[in-house]
Amino acid sequence: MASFCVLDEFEVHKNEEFLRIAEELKPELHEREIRPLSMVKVEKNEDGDTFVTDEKAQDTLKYRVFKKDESVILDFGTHYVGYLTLNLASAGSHQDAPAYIYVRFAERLDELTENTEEYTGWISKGWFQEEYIHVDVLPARLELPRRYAFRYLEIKVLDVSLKFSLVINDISVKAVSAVNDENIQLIKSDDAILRKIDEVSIRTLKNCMQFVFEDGPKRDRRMWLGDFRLQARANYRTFRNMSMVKRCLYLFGGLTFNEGKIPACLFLEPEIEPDDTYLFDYALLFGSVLLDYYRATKDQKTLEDLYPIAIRQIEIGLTYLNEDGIIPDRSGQFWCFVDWGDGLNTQAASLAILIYSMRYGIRLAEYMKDDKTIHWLTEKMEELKRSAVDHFWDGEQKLFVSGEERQVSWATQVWMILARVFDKEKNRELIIHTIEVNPEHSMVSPYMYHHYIDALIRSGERERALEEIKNYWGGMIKDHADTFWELYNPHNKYESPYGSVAINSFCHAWSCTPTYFLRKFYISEFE
Ligand code: RAM
Repeated sequence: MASFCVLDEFEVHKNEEFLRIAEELKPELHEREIRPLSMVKVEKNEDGDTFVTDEKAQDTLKYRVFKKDESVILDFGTHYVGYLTLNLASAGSHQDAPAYIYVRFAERLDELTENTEEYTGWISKGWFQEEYIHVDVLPARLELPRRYAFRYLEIKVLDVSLKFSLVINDISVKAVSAVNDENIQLIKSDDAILRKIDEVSIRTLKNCMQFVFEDGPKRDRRMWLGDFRLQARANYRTFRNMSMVKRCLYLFGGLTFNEGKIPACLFLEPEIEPDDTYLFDYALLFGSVLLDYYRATKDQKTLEDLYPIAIRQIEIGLTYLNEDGIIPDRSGQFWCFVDWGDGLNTQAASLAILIYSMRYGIRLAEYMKDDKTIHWLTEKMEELKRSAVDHFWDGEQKLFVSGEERQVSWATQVWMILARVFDKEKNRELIIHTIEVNPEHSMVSPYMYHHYIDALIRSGERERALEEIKNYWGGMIKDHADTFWELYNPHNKYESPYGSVAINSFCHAWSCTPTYFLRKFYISEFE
């Protein structure tokens, strides 16, 4: 279980001007009405697994009459985010009791086989997308107030009465997103899996783009800085919705806390508010989001407004260095995220991310023509690269180690490569050696895999990177992903950081980046 780092004091600083800029950029959502395409029948096969067959929905569903304990599972064909309306009526004698129904939404069919009553995980079971509803008077047009993320909808009639049945006349969903994918061209490739990976990445991004870049429309439905950074990258190559990135940058910039720290995430309702969680790595990466945005837009005003905040994150990061010039180990706390994965030691990676963020800081300072900052950041960055090698490089293993127990993990190698502690050729040797050794502490989230792909590409291993994209994100597709998931460990498909895979999010922001890689580094090969 992750332990949250609760701050003793939490003092929010609001920059009203920044928040006003952000508010003006709040998007209108695109709406589309959709209906289920087919019905799903769940059967048990000899192994006890579920076996599914489809039927045409509209013919069978219209005017379908349900008695007590009867149910239906509907398939909307792919993943959507939206609001459900049911048109209900009664058949038989006068309705002499409430119709009592259960509805459950699922992003993947597997979720419907999980019993939510048995869930004992450490995050709220309120995230399960299920409702128990009483309908006192029929006919009724039932508009559910909550927004759901799903492909499948199960409706179960828990009770009616002996004298009447429930009739479902119509089921519709108002699907919402800040963007429209009608004009997005998918990549041209002879490789069907790459085309599919591109399509699924774009759907993932689209369904996470609501009033802000949400991390997951099922859960957590808020904006995490680490996820936002990757979404923005995918967005520049696809929807190119620059105002959404600008809005989110100003929201983070407008809601800092304590010494000027950027919060790890923002809650959106009832009004936008920062979470009292500081994640060392996420805060440092703010500068990288700003730099990407500036390069994509050349928006000087935004750069000037937010540059001091990005540099401030680096200054704060540096205050954590100890006398040896490294970050003390706080792996037991939810303090430097890096990746999910039990027992991952994040000490060395935290230093690498600090170094990485300094390089981005220097680039920002160059655009700002801020020579003083370029100078001190460059000097300090070189010093930290030396302490990274002195403290964490294990010359015998030819790998970086982390923490007192000298843990060897994929994450540490990847971040040291991205920090460019070594030159490109040595980085290439390191990533190849890592692949050969295959450290026990593997990567589990698409967030970490994103950085692995980035490290491969930056070390000149493009072909291998493409293969890894196909293996990893293609693996989710083979497992029927309509949108990419929060967590995918090919070695343990039931892995969850929360205690049950059913509470994982299956449309998750940080997993949408293959489209960014494909379009940025490979698209010329497809055209
Ligand atoms: C989870 C979510 C989110 C991520 C944080 C660190 O709550 O998956 O996307 O950024 O962890």
